[in-house]
Amino acid sequence: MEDPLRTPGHPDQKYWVNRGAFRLPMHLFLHFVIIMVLKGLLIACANYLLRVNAGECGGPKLNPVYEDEKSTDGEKLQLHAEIQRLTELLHNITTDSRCQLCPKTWHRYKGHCYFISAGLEEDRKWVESVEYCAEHNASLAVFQHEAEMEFILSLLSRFEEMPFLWLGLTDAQVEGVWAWQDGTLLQNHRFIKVQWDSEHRDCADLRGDGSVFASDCMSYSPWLCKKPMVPPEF
Ligand SMILES: [Ca+2]
Repeated sequence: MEDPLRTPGHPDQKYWVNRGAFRLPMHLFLHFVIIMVLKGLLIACANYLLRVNAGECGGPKLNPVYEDEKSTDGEKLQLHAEIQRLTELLHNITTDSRCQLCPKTWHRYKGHCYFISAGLEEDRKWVESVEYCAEHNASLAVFQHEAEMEFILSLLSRFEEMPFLWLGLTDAQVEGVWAWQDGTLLQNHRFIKVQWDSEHRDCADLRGDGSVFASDCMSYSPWLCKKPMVPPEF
C-alpha cells in the first residue's frame, strides 16, 4: 500500500519533513531546530564569558578584578586603622611624661641627658652646681669622648653669648691633678687640656670655643649636668 504522505500533492504532506529516510512531523522538526539554535547560543555565551573571565578579548578579568578591588579596599581599611592606632599611640607617647627619655629642657645625646642651666637657672658656685645635678639624679658633666663635647659645643653655639659651664672636673684633691667626678683622671682624655691652672683655681669650666679653663670654685657660673637616659616605666 502506498504511503499517502509520500504521495506528491497529498494535503497532509506539508506538515511533514522528508529528507530521504529521515521523516519527521513539521512541529517536532521546528522544535529540534529551535533547541539546537538555543544550545548553540548558550555554548557561545558560555565560551565568551570564559574568555572574558580569562582576560582575553581585551576585557577585564571579572572575578579577579572584583576580588582584587575587594582585597585592596580591605587592605586600605586595615592600613587606615593601623595609621590611626599608631598616631594615637605616638600622641600618647609624646604627651605622656612617663615616655620622655629626658626631662623637659634637657638635651638627649647617645643615651644621656644634658642640662645647660644658662637662661634657666641662676648662676651657682661649683659645689652648688654639683648639688643641683644631684637633686636631679645627675652629676656635673663628665665627658667620655670628644664627640660628646662637640655636641655640647653645638648647643652652646645657639646662645647669643657663650656661657661658661661648670664641668665635673676638679683638682681640689691634688693640685695639678685634674680628675672627673667619676674618679677618671683627665690625663686619660687627650682632647681636653685645662688652662690657667693655679692653686686657687680648682674647678674647670667649658668655654664656647672648646677650651677648658681652671676657675675659682667660689665663682658663679652656669653649669652642665649629665645623666643616663631612663627607659619609660609603665
Ligand atoms: Ca688648681
